[in-house]
Amino acid sequence: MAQTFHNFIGGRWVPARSGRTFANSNPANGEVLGEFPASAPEDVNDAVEAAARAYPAWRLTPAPRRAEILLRAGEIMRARKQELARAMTREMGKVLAEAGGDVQEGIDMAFHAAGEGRRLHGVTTPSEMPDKWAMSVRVPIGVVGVITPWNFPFAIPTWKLMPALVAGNTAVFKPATDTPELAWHLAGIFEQAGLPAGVLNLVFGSGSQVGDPLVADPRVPVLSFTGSTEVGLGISTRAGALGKRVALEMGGKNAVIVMDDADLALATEAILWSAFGTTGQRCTACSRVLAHERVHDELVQRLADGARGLKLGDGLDPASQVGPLINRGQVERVQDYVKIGFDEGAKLVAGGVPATEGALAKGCFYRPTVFAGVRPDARIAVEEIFGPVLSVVRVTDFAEAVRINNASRFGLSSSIFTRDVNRAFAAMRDLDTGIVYVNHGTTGAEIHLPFGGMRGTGNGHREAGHTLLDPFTEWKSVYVDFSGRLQRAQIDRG
Ligand code: UN1
Repeated sequence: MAQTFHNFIGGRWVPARSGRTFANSNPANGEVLGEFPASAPEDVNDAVEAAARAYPAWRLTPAPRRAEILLRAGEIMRARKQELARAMTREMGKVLAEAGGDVQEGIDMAFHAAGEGRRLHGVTTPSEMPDKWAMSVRVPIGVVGVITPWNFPFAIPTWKLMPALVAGNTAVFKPATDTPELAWHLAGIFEQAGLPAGVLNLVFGSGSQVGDPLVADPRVPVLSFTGSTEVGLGISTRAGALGKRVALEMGGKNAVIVMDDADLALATEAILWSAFGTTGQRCTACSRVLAHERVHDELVQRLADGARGLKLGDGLDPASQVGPLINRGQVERVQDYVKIGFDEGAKLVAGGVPATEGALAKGCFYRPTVFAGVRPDARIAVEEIFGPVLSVVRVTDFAEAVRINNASRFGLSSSIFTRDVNRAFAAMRDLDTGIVYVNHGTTGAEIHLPFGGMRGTGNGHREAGHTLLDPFTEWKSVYVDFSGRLQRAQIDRG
């Protein structure tokens, strides 16, 4: 019998009120890993209630004390890193080294956000009046709704929860149904670290049964979402109509530009890592290569050889380089896009089929796929596939590469391989994405720099970095007049 897991509401581990559950399974082999609460609006109501009740005391808990709990959570994560990584590989599929990287991002974020407990800096500034003090301070907002995806089941929740909590908010957390176990571990770690009851509440279940009521609840003024563009825009529309603050991180169609003076061996290695790491299921994954015509053919050859050489398998096997996709639906989605690529006349040079030999047949494996001769406006070159499919587009010069990069509806990350320092600086200036890399692939953002994208990737917010508190705090400007008389701003200046 698989283990049964519970929601975490008001400091207690409880089943869904209905008693219903859903199964969590391993995408590498279909094994059922556990049963999780299939929660409903009534459970969300309980969680929001608990978060709202916990808010007044948490808001007034000194920030350095709040931060100590984050620090302890980070220490627990560090001590349990290998165990958490293994659990992640089992439920999400990414290979163990990458799962360890995901946990490490969570640890780094815990420590980074904990530092804010002793900063949470405000701003003081002179008043225009004598004997008057002026300052602005950050204040928490209330109950934060956090809705997270399955591709970074540990790191992304920490990017949202750590800053929200250190700033003095309380939270209701709805993780993706494909990766509930890591969310369960995270809530348990906060509990063990001493987080007061109700400050963090975890509710498992579907978007329609848990996500929608959370978005609609008037007691939840802030929502932070990472996931698909379609779901994100739906949340934004509904929450916007209610006047809520919404921070969105959605799709990407990230390009690597390879110029004619690039180190091709390095570029190949970096592209393969960015395109097929996490089986292409990162918002930051490279899914387009814009190759200068003078190096195009050689680069395509190198990429095809490299993609064919990658070893697929269960991520727990140290020999595996590419794990499974998250579920059968993703396999079908990737297969549909490969068919679209064929129909659009692109030339398949590697992959293009599910991998089904031997033990792979039991899992959601797909061969790393490379298309060459892709038109810049082809669907496979503009739509987010979220799988191991790379499109190579031929370009004649730098200006054309920048133009194609910037024409995307998304703007998360981009990269250029060149040895020309002038060109590198022009790229840093001209590539319109929230993250730009020089001589590095499109993945691997570090948590102490702002993370997020332009255009359709988001709605102007940045997570992590020095911007980590922005989505979760309001600015309050405070004036203290110690003159002992009425001073009228803008009037008493004569
Ligand atoms: C994501 O795919 O949503 O930069 C996050 C990276 C990782 C985070 C990706 N640090 O690739």
